[in-house]
Amino acid sequence: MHYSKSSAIAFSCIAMLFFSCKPEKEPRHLNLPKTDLTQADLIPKPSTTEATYSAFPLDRFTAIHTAPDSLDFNDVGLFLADKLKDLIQMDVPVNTEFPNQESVIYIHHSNSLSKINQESYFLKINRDSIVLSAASAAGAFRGIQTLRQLIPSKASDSIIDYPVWPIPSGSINDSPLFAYRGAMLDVARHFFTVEEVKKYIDLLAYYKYNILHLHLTDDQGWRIEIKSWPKLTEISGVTEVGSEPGGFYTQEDYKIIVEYAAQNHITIIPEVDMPGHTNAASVAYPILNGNGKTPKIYRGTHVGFSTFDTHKDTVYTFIDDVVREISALTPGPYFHIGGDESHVTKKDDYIYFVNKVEQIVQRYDKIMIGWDEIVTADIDTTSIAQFWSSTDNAKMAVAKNLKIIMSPANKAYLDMKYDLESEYGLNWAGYVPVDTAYIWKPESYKNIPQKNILGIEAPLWSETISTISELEYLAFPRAIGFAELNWSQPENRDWENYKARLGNQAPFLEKMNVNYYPSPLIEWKTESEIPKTLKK
Ligand code: TNX
Repeated sequence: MHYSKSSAIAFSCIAMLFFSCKPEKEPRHLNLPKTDLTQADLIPKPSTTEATYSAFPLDRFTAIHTAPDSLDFNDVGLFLADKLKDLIQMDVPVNTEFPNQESVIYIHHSNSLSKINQESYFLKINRDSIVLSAASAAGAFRGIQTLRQLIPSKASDSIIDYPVWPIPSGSINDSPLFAYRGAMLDVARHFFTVEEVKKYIDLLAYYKYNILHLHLTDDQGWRIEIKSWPKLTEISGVTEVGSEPGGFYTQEDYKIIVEYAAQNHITIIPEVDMPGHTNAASVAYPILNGNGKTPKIYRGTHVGFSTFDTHKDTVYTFIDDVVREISALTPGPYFHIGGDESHVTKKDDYIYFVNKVEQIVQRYDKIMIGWDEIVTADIDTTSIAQFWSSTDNAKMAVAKNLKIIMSPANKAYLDMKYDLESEYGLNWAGYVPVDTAYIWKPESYKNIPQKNILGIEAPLWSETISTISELEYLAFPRAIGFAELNWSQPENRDWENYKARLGNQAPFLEKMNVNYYPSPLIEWKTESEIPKTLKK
């Protein structure tokens, strides 16, 4: 698609070979607006921004050039071209001979930046070029998200007689605060389709998330095909909370999600929750069950009543098969074993179980993650605890020198109601309005040392939601705030300043057809209320 225009030009060049190969072109006299890059509505806020008070003209003479590679930079260029096509309905050529180019976006590889961080980037916007330097394709991809946010939603028609989208000039130096910037989606209580997950990925990528954790199994349903245990999805793939029909991912579907996430530089983390939250697995294979009752389909929302039988060899054979099959489909380094709310598993059995499952996960070359309860077992320092409720468990994780993922429910749970008026969500951890979700310091929360913290992950449990628009209502705008807490330096974060930038996200969210919660704490702006160019 991106090559069609240039091949047409190449073709006419051949036709014109005897005359002249130089395409006709108006000399450019662009009266570019004076802009102020430091006033841009960027989320997350970059580390440093300097303005040079001019603009780069994005227009029909723009082309993209990327580092010659084996490094995946070409894909980042194609990603940008694809987004530009959506945004400004133009085919911007990537890495082609394009004789008309006047304003070039260079995406290039910088070794020096890799010493800072693989995801760092440097964006220099001039009057006739944009130079994006990054240590890796992931860094370039993060920089591209910044660039997308700088493109005005409407072209200026007063610069010259064709549309020009002026991008404010200056430079941005940017690096993430945390390496792990995650969201979790519970596809077990209610199922979400591949297309719905892809849409969530699009939105997360725009705000520089790099992890999507999928909670694939729970008491109400099993959502991923396991070829060696087919009844898991045959029987438990078709139930969910309430009377809805459930669903599951075939291994092919799951690969599509993993691949799509990878194109967006997002790592998928699969979770198989155990030894509790396993009613659906035991309904399919009653031999796994350890709670002494006959397993029955469960469509409610209680927790803590199910457990595997932690002393049966068959249970560990089963887990080995599940971890092996899912790990083979998962290029990322992590496997999440759940481990939460195992209220009917005896303490000693729980410890024995987690220790054994850790060995299985490691056998398939994955790093084990578990909810904070797993620190009560004798786990390895390479395993990771996800702090969701117990500060004691978080402290124990620090004492054991484990890395911690920050998901404290009263701050980071996307399924908590915003306020009394909220249509969806729970409130067992309190209400979490947009300001509460933003105004806290993940880097020093509960005095957990920053060196132990990998980053925030915002879980979205789906007991009360079953459609993508309900998902969006709970996730947005709070997920945007966590993106800033995860990426931006603490000194660059400020609620009043963030609030104004968030209000200006409304046109983007609407364009993406996102059913965000229009929190009364935010002044949501319409497109016409946002200045077209950032006047100096
Ligand atoms: C607690 S958070 C759970 C989930 C529920 C969630 C609802 C965690 C590890 N366990 O099973 O879905 O609360 O907010």
